[in-house]
Amino acid sequence: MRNARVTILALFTVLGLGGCFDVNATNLLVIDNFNDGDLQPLDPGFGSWQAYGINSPEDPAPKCVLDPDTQDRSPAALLLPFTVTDPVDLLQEDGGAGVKTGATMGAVDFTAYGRIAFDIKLVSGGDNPLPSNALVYLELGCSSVPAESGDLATLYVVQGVPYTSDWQYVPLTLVNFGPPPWLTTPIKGGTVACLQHVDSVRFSIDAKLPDGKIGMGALHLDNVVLE
Ligand SMILES: [Ca+2]
Repeated sequence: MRNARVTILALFTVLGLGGCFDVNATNLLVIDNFNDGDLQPLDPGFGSWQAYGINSPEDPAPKCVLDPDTQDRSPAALLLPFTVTDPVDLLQEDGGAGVKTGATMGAVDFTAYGRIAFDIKLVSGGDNPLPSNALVYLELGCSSVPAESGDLATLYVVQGVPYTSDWQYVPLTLVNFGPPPWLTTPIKGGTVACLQHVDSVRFSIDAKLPDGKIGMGALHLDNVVLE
């Protein structure tokens, strides 16, 4: 198994180690710590974690499970094993996989918090390693917020997630999220409007496989917290 390189995607420094957060903070929302034996988030405002494939129709649909490998010696974390196949067609399909939870009791105002933090690691598959430039994104969806054109277009804001093949505590400052550059439809009210109406939280992997290659990996995730 090869070591994944540190991928730096955002303009912040990863601070601290190991799932620690300020328990004295007045504003704290634990979305999930995966310790209660199921994939239903601890916060009742979010629905069960669901895995999904991205542009990889040739592969079996990924499934997420609970796993005892944790950073903080807690009972469990989320594990998303995945295989991505890039079809031989002279194109790079940007296939990948992800895991998401959706808001079930109405959109959540994330601007009441400063950061979304989590423990994460991405382990590459042995015989079919992921490219070292594979990307992890955190996408915050705001499907009720229209585009400036007035259309509803399942908009979201995104931030790159740094990762290694070891557990890391990653806090992402919410104001540093922004619309993905590959979507050209401006959000009505901009990033703030989206952050005020978040109805999905999605950890997405773009395996960055070259044409015709197969990549395997496992995403580990724990302690998803708004703070
Ligand atoms: Ca845990």
